[in-house]
Amino acid sequence: YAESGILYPRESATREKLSLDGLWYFSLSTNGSNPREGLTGNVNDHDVALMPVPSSFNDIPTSLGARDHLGAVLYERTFLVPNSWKSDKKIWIRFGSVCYSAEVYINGKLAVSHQIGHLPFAAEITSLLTDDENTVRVIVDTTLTSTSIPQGSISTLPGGRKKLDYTFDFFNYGGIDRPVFLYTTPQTYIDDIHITTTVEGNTGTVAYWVDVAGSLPTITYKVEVIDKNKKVVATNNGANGEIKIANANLWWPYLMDDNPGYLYTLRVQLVSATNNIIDSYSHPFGIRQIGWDSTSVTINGRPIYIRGFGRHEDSDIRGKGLDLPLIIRDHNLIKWIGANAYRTSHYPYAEEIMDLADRLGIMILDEVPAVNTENYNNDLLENHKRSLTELYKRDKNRPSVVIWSIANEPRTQLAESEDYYRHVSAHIKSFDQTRPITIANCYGYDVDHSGQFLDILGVNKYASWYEYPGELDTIVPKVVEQCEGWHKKYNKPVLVTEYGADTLEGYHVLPTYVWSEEFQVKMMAQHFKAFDQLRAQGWFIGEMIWNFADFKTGNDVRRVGGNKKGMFTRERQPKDSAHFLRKRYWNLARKL
Ligand code: GCB
Repeated sequence: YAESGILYPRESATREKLSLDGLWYFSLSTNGSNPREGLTGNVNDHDVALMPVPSSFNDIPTSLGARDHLGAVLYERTFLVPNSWKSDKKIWIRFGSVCYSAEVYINGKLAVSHQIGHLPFAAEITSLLTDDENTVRVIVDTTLTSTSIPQGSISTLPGGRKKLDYTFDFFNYGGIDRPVFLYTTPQTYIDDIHITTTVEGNTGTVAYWVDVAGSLPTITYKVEVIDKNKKVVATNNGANGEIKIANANLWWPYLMDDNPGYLYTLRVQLVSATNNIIDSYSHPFGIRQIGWDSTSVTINGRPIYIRGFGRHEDSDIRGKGLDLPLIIRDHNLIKWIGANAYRTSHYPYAEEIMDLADRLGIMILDEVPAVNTENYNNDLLENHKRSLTELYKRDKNRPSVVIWSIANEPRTQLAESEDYYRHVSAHIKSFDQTRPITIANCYGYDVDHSGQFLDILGVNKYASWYEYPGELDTIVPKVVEQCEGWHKKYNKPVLVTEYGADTLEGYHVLPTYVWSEEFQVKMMAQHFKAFDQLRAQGWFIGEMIWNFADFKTGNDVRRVGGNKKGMFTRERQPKDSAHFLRKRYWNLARKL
């Protein structure tokens, strides 16, 4: 995947696509010694042996064995390829994400395998197809290891059953979580498009290059920039080039401009010597430039202040499966509350979600699945770097991605983390110098080894929760001291990437007490005081509360039905805190 592009499948004059979403056959059994032979048993004696795609599988069956299944499961379905695809086209299969690893067999032959969940992969399968019905079989494995991103390990419980352990608190959902497509390209095709933009006054400069795969000898390029009204505003005809757009509609974050999230389209066409269109791909993009220094981050020259959240892809029954009603509801709530940003904690989110952020002007801290990295080793480093390569390939052209988050709560207090993060940060910098990078760190600035490699210092801090639970008056001194410490040590902008308190909706206690709605609001009020003091110092660039919504965790006696630090319930209804945060965020945006 590192070698080729991973463009989202889009229909065009030269490309078609078919969805393979729907009900797939499903089995927890992989047929013992030869899993490649396909389906045998059922989910259990009475569950339906069908599984919706996209969805996580864990919360669909009724048995514990299915929910907490360790090891491989099987998905299978059949499909037909239209005759019209069989002439001179390449036929591909593409998975938006399979957690955690996948082996994909087409008619019994291995087509592609992939590890690292939350990232897309594709393979050309033309030669594996028959004229009749085809079978696609996917072996999905949720097992995490000491070198996977994220890490996990297997323990043996009393009684002998094996169990997957992990240090992060979100439930380790597995399955085919995102859409599956069949699509076509011509024999010679656009494999990737790279777009970067810069801004000077009202003029945007669009620098692009196109990677072509295939063997057609003479190709010319027709490259057009098309605005929202479908008007072609500029053209070029090279495999790479720079296009100037005077009076450009710049991409602005939500509430920073009356017209946030403005997207243009870059239409690239390959043209043959005889003037035929060989391939055509239309790529949305925004014109904006990010800048940063020791005290600020700017978009198009204007400093930003981040009002946001950490989030999860999580909902009842579907787990991490892409759910269109849910993601639109979420973005309606994000707009309602006046946020302008979120972090894709703790892994890359679906491309369909990222499309919304691009369109709405929501700034994204785009995070790889590296959560709580520890026991540093070389294979882990290689996988961590690969997760960044694949994320960069997928999201490089997205205007919403303003910061790369290269890890969450890694063990950066350990001396060996220094070399490790030197390499990880150099890796992302080697292919992107247009965006700043951060880590959401939880160990103190005084013991940290990572800040020297970062552009922005992300601070996760649970004052009055994990630290002095319930003691509200400790919040201002602790938060101010920690953020000042980070800034003084490294002279870089500081952003609070997590703070919060678990809260049961409808639980009210006076005087305030942990887990009550009153406590969550009071905890926030103290943080706002701290943030305002920090803002006055000129290098504090934002606040992101943990979490947007309640989410499912593994079994844990510190959690009541999951992590309840949401502003919204898992059903996406507001707690008192959501109304309180809304006042703050709209005031900060100076619109209320
Ligand atoms: C953290 C983690 C996050 C947890 C949160 C919590 O520091 O980054 O994944 O969910 O704390 O609520 O404990």
